[in-house]
Amino acid sequence: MEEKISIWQGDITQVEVDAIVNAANKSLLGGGGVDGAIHQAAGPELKEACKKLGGAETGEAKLTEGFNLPAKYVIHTVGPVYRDGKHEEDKLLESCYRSSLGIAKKHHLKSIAFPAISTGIYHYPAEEAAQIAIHTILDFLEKQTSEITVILVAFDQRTENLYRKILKNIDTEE
Ligand code: AR6
Repeated sequence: MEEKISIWQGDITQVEVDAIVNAANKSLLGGGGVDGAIHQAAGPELKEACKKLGGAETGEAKLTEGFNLPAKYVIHTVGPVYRDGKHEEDKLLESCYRSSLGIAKKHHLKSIAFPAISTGIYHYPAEEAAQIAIHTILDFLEKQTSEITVILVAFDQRTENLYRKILKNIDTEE
């Protein structure tokens, strides 16, 4: 099952897949971090398309075209702001991955690339977030018998190492 997940280090705006996921905020109208980079690379049409979405709740995901991006679509999801781990942050982060994959499946998309949702400006601890990301994706692919290829995009070496370590541990458990 793990071969369905690959890890790539770099800028998600350069990834050529059916959909890249954006770690947005509830307004869905752009921001900093990966959200800013995606809007910058996609061009102003993306913001126009996002205006029609009417925002989103934490854990939800919504689809737009990719405009000037190499990716055909952008799936905008709103990660939880990490407070103390006692405000359902884990469930909400899981919901981001699940909702995004659900949209990909519904639209028959074959490849999707995720950034490390919530681990930047929203301060989710990197290792916990990586565990949730990988376990949620594997669970979805297994249960939904879905033919989706997933790329985990690590912006830095630390995140890449975390993803590799977690996937390796899952491999050796089997
Ligand atoms: N490609 C891939 N990953 C990236 C890129 C990039 N170009 N740029 C940053 N990252 P963040 P959040 C990584 O802060 O924590 C925005 O203002 C980054 O290193 O982008 O979910 C939104 O509008 C980190 O690992 O998103 C929201 O207000 C990960 O992407 C808020 O930030 C997520 O970091 C969302 O915060």
